[in-house]
Amino acid sequence: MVDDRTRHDWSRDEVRALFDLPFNELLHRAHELHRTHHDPNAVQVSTLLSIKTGGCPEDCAYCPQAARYDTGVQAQKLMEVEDVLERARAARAAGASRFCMGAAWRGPKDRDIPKVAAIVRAVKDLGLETCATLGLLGDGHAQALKDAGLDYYNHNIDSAPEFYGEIIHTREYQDRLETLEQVRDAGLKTCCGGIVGMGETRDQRAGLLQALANLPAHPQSVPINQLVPVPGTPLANAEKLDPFEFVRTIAVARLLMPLSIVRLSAGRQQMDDAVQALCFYAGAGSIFHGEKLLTTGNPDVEADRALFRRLDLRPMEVSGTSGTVHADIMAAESRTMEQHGCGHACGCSAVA
Ligand code: SAM
Ligand code: DTB
Ligand code: SF4
Repeated sequence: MVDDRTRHDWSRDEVRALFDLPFNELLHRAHELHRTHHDPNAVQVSTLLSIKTGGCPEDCAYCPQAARYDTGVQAQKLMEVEDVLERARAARAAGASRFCMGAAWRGPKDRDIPKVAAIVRAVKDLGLETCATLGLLGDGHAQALKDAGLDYYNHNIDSAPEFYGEIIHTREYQDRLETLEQVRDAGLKTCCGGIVGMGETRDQRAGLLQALANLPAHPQSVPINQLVPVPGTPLANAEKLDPFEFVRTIAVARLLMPLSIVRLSAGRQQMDDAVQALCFYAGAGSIFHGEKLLTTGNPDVEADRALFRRLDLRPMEVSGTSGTVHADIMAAESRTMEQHGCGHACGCSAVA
């Protein structure tokens, strides 16, 4: 059984060998490891908001917000603090414990930071965990966000290093690694993952997970996105990934980064409930909740409530609070939430 929490020296062959295991064997190993470190019935619930939409100068082939693709996304400037707060309150009321704010920038300008910091501070004051994804960070940005109360910074490496150049031409893989280093150095928690279903090979999916697991520290949060194909983007007609291959990706992520929370991220609207259930079994412990991701759709709130009920899942509370922020995604069942009792320094909701 793979049970080394801190390995950062995975070879491609080792990761590939996990992908190539018989499906049931892989799921069994992943689930066994999952439940030694995490509560298998608790799911962390995050809600996304695009605080600055569209008009992005980058050329990420998957992204509906790149200005150069005609996707019908309407560009909008950075939102006002009060408008973000209104959405954050609604997300909290709908059951989210973390509020993730995304901006369609290559990276923020120095002049953007004070306003983003004010937004972060206001959301944090609601008792929500905060996450931001703003692109490449400049000097001092990570520290300013940390000082404002930011908990997580999302910055995805998106694909295997050798596939990156086929998807994005306006920045280098190394640029992403440098921002991730600034995020860690500022003491922010890292949310870092990637996208599958972009036409990559299984070996390249292994390469994505290998790169994530071999970062100097495992990201606390690992979002695994299935490509949402958007008309107008170069990947609009990418061949759909076999759903079981997506489940394998979640399982291997779980095995490589045992203490991280793996998020079943974009793509749930295109996935049936049985596949999502397999993802939870394979080690996914987080979702985006709410009818929109950034610009594309997500399952509706009622559908997620029903899914949680059918699978006896319950939302995790904000770690480090006295439990005042309760997710009411399960309100219809009026179940009580259990306290986080893990004892690890991992922020997870593991069984003690
Ligand atoms: N501009 C910033 C950046 O690129 O880091 C932050 C926002 S960007 C939209 C955040 C992430 O969304 C990307 O790294 C990518 O992983 C994900 N994403 C964007 N479009 C997607 C799509 N069509 N399907 C799945 N994931 C997508
Ligand atoms: C992540 O890994 N996935 C989220 C979040 N981090 C920012 C974004 C998904 C975006 C899907 C396309 C859209 O809605 O625009
Ligand atoms: Fe811009 Fe981010 Fe979309 Fe790339 S993923 S085009 S950087 S918003």
